Amino acid sequence: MEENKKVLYSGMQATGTLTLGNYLGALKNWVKMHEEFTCFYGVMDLHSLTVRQEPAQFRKNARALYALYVAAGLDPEKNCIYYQSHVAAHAQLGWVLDCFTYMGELNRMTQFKDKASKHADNINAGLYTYPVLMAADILLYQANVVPVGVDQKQHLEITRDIAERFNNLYGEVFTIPEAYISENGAKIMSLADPTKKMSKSDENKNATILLLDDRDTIIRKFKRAVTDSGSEVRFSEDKPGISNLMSIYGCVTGKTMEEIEREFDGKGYGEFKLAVGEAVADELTPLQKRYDELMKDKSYIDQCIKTNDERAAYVAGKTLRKVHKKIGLTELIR
Ligand code: ATP
Ligand code: LTN
Repeated sequence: MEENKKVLYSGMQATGTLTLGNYLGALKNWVKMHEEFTCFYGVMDLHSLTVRQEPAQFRKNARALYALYVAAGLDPEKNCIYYQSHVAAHAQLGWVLDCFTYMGELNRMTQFKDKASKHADNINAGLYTYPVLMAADILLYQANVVPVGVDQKQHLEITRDIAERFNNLYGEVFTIPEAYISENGAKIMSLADPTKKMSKSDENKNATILLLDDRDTIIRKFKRAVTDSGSEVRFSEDKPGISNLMSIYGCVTGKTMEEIEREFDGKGYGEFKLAVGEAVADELTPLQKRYDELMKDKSYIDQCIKTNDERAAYVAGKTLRKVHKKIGLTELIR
């Protein structure tokens, strides 16, 4: 990895199988980033603990996430793809930054309010301080850019606020990161309710396309997707269902909304939905094949994890030592 490139940091939680939303909104856009940036991508397993996980399934999900990153085209030799929990500095810096974050700031986080209402029986402190751990992830690597979906914008703002606060007190310790929100697929909506984002923790199976769904399932889910009244394939605010399907089709085929409107002019919703289903299935087939191969070859992924964990720990350790020194913690005696 070249030293003079800017740094990019991102990651996903290891909760359940990835959806088409995760893929189009994030993963697909990450694949070429290493040409311009030194890239770090985490399997955010510590963040996943904010919601109760069944241990055996959780371990499998984390592994599957790693394999999906690679299957989607992230080259583990050109990108540092690692496990958040394998680099102790995340939890360590997370604690320090907790002490530089105000409850008033955390009280404003919309993701917290949303998750707290969904998990009313488990509103734990981790859910509340989630954005601080996220700030630690980003700041440890001195990231310049952080590609995320629009839903994470607020977490990037608090990360910048925490970093600036710290720098004002102790000098230029952290790089101030910027959110990079891609135009394409910034927000893919649920197929069952196009006013809600497509989310991997949605309990309605028909609401989401999973990256590992087979062709027939994908086509069937698109056929059942909730659409709007009328029959014209037109992109507009009063047609959230069709507009969402058009965005998906556009992301996958590279066509503009006008081109799609022309392509389906005079054709009904049924024909359009079938075309979207087929295009998505075609896009995902090679990814699924590569995923199956990777999951069979245990030693390859193990080796990638080991090398990249070490690389991440080296970079993160440097920042953490600097932070400890600045705030006056006593240095380790070696
Ligand atoms: P959960 O349902 O567990 O909250 P999620 O599906 O929202 O998860 P995250 O792990 O929170 O996924 O997000 C991983 C990345 O995918 C983030 O960059 C996020 O912005 C992006 N992302 C998630 N859902 C969508 C979506 N529907 N459209 C576009 N991007 C998305
Ligand atoms: N909260 C993020 C996942 C995440 C992340 C990060 C993304 C955790 N730490 C650091 C970018 C940078 C989400 O997408 N739900």
